[in-house]
Amino acid sequence: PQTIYLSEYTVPAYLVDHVDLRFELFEDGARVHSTLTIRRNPQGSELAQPLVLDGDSLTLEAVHLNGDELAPDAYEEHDGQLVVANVPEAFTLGVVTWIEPQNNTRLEGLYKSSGMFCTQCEAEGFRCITYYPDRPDVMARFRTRIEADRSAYPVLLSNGNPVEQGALEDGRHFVTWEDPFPKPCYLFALVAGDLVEKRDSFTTVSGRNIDLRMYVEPRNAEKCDFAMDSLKRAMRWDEEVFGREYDLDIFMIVAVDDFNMGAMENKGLNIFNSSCVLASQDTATDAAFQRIEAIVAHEYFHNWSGNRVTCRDWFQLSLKEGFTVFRDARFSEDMGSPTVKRIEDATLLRTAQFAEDAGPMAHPIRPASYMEISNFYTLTIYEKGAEVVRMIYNLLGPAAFREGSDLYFQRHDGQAVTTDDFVQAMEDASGVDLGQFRLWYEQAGTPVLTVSDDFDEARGIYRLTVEQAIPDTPGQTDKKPQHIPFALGLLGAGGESLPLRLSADDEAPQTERVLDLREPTQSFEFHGLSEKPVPSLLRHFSAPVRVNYPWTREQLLFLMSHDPDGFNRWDAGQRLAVDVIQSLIGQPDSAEIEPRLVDAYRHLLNDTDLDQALVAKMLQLPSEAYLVELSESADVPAIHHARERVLNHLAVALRDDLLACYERNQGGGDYQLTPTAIASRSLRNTALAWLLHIDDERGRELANSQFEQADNMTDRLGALRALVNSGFDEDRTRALDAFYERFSDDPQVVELWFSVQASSSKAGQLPQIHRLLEHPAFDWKNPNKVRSVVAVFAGQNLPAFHNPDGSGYNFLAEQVRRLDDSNPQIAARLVTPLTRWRKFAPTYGQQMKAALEGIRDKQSLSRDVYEVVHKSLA
Ligand code: BAL
Ligand code: ZN
Repeated sequence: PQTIYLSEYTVPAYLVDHVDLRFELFEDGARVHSTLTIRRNPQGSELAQPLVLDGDSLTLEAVHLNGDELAPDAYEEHDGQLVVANVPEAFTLGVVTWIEPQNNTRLEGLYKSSGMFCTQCEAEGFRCITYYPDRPDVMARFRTRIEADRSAYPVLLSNGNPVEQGALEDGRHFVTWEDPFPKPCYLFALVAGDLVEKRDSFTTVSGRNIDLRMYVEPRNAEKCDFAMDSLKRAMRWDEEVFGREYDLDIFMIVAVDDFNMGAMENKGLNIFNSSCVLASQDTATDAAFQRIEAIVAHEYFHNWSGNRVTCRDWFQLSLKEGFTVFRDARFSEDMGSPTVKRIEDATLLRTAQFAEDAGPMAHPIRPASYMEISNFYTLTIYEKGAEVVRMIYNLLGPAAFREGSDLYFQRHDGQAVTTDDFVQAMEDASGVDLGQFRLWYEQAGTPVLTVSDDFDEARGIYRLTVEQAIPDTPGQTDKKPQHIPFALGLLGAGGESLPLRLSADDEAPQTERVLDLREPTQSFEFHGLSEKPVPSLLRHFSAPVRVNYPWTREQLLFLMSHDPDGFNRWDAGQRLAVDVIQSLIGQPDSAEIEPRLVDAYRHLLNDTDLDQALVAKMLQLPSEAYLVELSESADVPAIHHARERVLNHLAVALRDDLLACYERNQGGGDYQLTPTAIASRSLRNTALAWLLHIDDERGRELANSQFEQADNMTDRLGALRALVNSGFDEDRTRALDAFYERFSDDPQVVELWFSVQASSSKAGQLPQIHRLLEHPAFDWKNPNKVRSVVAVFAGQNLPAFHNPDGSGYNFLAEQVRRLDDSNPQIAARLVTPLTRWRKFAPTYGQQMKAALEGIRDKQSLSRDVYEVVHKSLA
């Protein structure tokens, strides 16, 4: 496959002003009539250029130029392109194609899911529908007529507003939609199905009434309310915080079961993976509710950050994704607990994005090249991209950032632009120099800050020295130092926040500062101190970097109970737990476990004054995946064993405190989705999980009764998970059977049922995984099912996946080969755990590498999998 380079970007030779589409939908295929109004790009080459359109898996039936059918020798169709050599300055091009949505297993372009037609066009799916200049900088107005059988497909949807509808012969009907906003074709959408409609409305800040609609299969009619309410909250929030008002008269959300992504922001017609939009108390966990609220908001926010202002090319993907993730994160912070949201985001980043940034697929948030753009919908583009926008927000401050955002939207409305245009708007509005900061867009790799300190007692000066180093990544060495906002505070022996005087005559010192790191090494002096303080570094995770500082366990315990920054309190607890677990890896079971850890967790468990949501987070031990990420040469069974030892030790020592915590958080009363109620459920389910981890009989009783009596999915699943991960084999089997029987007709809950087993080192050994794959509810064509078994096994069940005999790796390789032909996007995602082979001890790493080679040697590998495998082996 070819590599595409950012440096080779050229403007499109032709622009499309208008697209007129007519879809004839049938059971055995679809005919797509497209009429494009095209003109030569005045900014393009002066020389006459052929017209080149992209296409994939299309049967071309006819081509018309200005209404006249072209003879076959007037155009060429090859290598995924339709080339028309002699075209005038301005013309219409008619193209008729035949496609087979019912056989489309890649789920790109137009396909069928549970009997309905739907689309996914980002990034390059539109070319699977018709020939078109499939690139985001070609923006056109679309008019779409859909024709289908009325009884099978009563609902026919596309972007924009409905302008015409009517009956046709043979029981068919049509609806025509018109989208007044020019858009790239990746934002095109079409849905046709037998769906129920849920309606609501929203009055915008300027008094316009927006018709809100959700379309779902009839069995899901009762699972829409939460998403609809989330949508309204997001619309109001975007007006208030970003000054963004909705623009069309109608906004639609559709839920589909078979979907490669989580959701898609098509103009006016968002299409969602069912699992990211449908929810009810009985079927969705608290985490699912929060995810749904965030994703509904994310897709809605794209209407401005993505649709009104879009990307010039796919190298700029983080322009819309990083910015929109930042926007949805701030929304979630405002809807719930900001500290907990920050902890969740930092956990994901530090566990998975840091791993990506240190692996063979590492890329800057604005990559310089790719083979298959689908492989670049990554944690780096999304989550690190959001962190980069957050750093700009912190450097500019809220008011100037808002001015920058306003300027960006006003300056570029209706345009396809670059990340540099975004940074420029921020710079122009604020006057803040972001010159060096731009390196965050160019350089891959996670910066490492090594911090050292000393205290000059005689002068009362505390000196902090910070060295920054950015590791080499594929194709990039000798990186330049980046501009890093480094937030910190200093604590005195009594836990008080000390004034931060950067000079002796600082009259109004703050107790928290953001230092600008710009050099390879920088020192900062804090004056007027009477004792050596304890530093609280990188508060609220002010930059996506690693921090090394030789904290003692004493200091970590101190920060855990005194740091006024909730994020760093949590972080101190994590660092302490990591240190304790790491010190036990490879040690005999007789090795002593840090006794102060028990005291610290006992204190936490009984601390009812601290924000209980934070307590719930602090009680989670660092995951095995995070411990792997922190390792030089990971030995998963040894990591697993050390972590289990600590967990068992804590659970045994704290048994009575856990029971008391459980009782205290018993709940009662109506189910509520408030931060307090969510924290309470989280605490009781953590307590339950720990008790079952040590096969406690009282815990077993509590788990069984909670499982049976729960009035919500968080508690039912919490009890199920605890039982599944216990040694109580009979209870596990009974609960799993009962759960399946109760929810077997609900695909989203069945996915939970699969993933609870696939992630369990007790219930998810390879033979059991094979049985899950043979289960009647498993479906290779449904990405959620594949993820809930195969991806969960490889990504979350580390001891089973890293079985020393290599069977886990071979299993994964086999599933990748199997899926590669039918759904290459999902197949390429599944490869991820194997790409990290260099991170593991050689006995594991070599077997992982061999599994990758086994994938590489498959005949006719997709471009998606080819890129990931070849880069991983390079
Ligand atoms: N644009 C792809 C789905 C999302 O990020 O919203
Ligand atoms: Zn997005």
